[in-house]
Amino acid sequence: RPLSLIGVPTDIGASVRGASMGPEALRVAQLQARLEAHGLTVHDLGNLPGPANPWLPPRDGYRHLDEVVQWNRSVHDAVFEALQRGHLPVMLGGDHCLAIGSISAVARHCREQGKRLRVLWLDAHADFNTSAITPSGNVHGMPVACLCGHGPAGLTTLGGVVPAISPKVVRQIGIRSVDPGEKRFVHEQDLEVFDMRYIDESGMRHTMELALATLDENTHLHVSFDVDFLDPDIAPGVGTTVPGGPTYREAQLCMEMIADTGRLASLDVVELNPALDLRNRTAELAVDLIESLFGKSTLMRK
Ligand code: DIR
Ligand code: MN
Ligand code: MN
Ligand code: MN
Repeated sequence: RPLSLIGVPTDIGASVRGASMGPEALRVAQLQARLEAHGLTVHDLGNLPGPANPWLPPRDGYRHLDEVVQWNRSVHDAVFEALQRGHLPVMLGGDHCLAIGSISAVARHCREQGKRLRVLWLDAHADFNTSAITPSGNVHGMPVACLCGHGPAGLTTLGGVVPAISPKVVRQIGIRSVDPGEKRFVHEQDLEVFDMRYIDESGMRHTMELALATLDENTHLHVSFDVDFLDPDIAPGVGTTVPGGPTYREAQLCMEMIADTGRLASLDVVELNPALDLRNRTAELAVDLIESLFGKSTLMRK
């Protein structure tokens, strides 16, 4: 099915400015042409409009909540429309708060089409904070909690039904930074987390076998790829680097195993921050990995 690239040039939910330049950096790194070279049909829908970043301190546990809500309404609508047209939406972020809108739309689409949903959350962070436990007030640290119904009404109701998803549909991979209150909440809600220790001990292959287990022909697989998932040695262009992430080979295997399922139906690529990058190498790496996610492989598949 054709891909719809949807630029979401915002850093409204982030702790550091610059992720708003992410969509353009991915375009400069030739995302569309590289995917077309593999025979995919790719439409670049351009960038969504949204409010500027007022760069204010948090209020009542949220920074820029009104602006975050506005951006996510337009993300929700664009993603829902792309899915209804039978396209595979690819969000070019932008900070990770945009996943609230995209996954709300994906969940609504799945409900209406009678599809099962699986969300893979590739990230250094669990993004499971709420206004009561956040150390920062930044909404990019809250999208998974909002999607599971723990957040402000403006963000939890985007797709019409609260909660948009159950924690049971989520598999988190690569996690290595969880805040103290967030740690308790992850445990309480029984979120399935394959953290870096798990990957160290069991390997990426076994991790992905478990994260991708029990998918069937009726499953819509959404991947939310926070570029800070990757080790900062290979991916310096992100706002919140955390040492000890997946290597180049581990990340490639992760993407290839997702591609092999044939179930990928929507994607977020978020937190790429060109202001912190070195000659666009993190954007180029992201494009390289996205090619694998869409089926690029060294040899023909048997
Ligand atoms: C931290 C940082 N857990 C917070 N979060 C994220 O502010 O909530 N950084 N997502 O990328
Ligand atoms: Mn088309
Ligand atoms: Mn992160
Ligand atoms: Mn994230």
